[in-house]
Amino acid sequence: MYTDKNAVKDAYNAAKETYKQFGIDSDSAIRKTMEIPVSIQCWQGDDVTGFEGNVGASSGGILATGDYPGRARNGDELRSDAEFAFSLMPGKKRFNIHSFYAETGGIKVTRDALEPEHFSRWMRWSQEKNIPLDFNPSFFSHPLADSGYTLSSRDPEIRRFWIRHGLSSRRIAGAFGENQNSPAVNNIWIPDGSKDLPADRMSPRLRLKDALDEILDIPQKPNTITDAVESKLFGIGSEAYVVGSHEFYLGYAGEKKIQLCLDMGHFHPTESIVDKISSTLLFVPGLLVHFSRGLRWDSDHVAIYSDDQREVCREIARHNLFNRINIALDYFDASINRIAAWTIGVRSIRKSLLEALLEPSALLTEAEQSGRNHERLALMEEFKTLPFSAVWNKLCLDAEVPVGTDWLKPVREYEEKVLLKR
Ligand code: RNT
Ligand code: ZN
Repeated sequence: MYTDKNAVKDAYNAAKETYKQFGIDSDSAIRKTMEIPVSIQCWQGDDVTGFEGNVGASSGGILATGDYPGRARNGDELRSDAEFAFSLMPGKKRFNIHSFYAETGGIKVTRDALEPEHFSRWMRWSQEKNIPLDFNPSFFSHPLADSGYTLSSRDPEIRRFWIRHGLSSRRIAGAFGENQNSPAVNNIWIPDGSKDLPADRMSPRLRLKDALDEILDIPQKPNTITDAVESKLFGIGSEAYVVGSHEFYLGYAGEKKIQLCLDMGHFHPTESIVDKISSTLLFVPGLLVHFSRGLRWDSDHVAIYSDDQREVCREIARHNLFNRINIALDYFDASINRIAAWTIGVRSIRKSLLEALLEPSALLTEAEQSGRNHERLALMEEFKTLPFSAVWNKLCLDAEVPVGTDWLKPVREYEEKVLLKR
């Protein structure tokens, strides 16, 4: 199906009138939605493999399953795949990389010795394409992570190695921030934990706290880096105990005044992060949200326009939290075309953001404050069927990206021309 531009415009003009009746300016909602940066995870493009020459599954309890053809095998492939995917997604983008995507020109550089120069190709690309970068130290898929413990390891040498890695990562993120004139988010997630019941739950947490202090107490240039820490409920191999639990990092981020990362897949399957937003923002300066989709567990399925996702975006929009929340994606599916996986996820988030910004939320609060909760519920029901898709199509048209499913054909062509030749 190829969209008729005039039909999109006509439908939009009708929708615009409807929204106007509810006090919403849809033109300005489109403009605002386009400006919200969404940080795209590079690791969807190569199944979290990285460029260190690792083969097979990643360690640390995260796992991309599937073997769809076309995985990016190096920086050039990953960047050109990403550029092509970007052309299918409306709105401001950032690109999120891990330390093991360093390009060291064939020379082995241990992770604790990585420096900004090993990311010079990334930084050049970032400037050329005007795509700011975010960063993550990688505490997994490494022999020194095989024991299941990194920053909280009992072995001082292992712990030191990872502290050095954490320190070098912050220097790299700081260099990104300078290069792009916008702070790079540096997100710390470690896999540390135990498959079975630990005897001592306290000591690893004490060690983690000390190690994080060593990493985070080193100042970086102002406005170059935003530090974040990410908790988890469990992982494969850490079912009984995770050192960096939600409560651990909630306390830590509050004390250190750094961002807390809430990954939508890192809580109990029925536990939403919606309530955590207004609760934690009273105590931490900001949040990093990893949009993901857990199916029965932290399965890292492609993010979709789900009730869960829409609710999170509504919560952000209702309180205008855009300057306190960094939006990022975190999933990896190797069983489908990876460019489509990126595109579906990023478009779904942009869609949820637009819908959230189109919500006549002032009417909801007014009903609530006047005690007319039946009206609040009736309005919520009504808003679900406002002509949102007409506005979304217009946004895509304005952004000069394919409307509707028109992006599927270019993906098929790219697959034939590029991906299947790998
Ligand atoms: C793992 C965390 C973490 C990773 C990425 C690759 O459970 O969600 O964010 O997925 O850093
Ligand atoms: Zn995550």
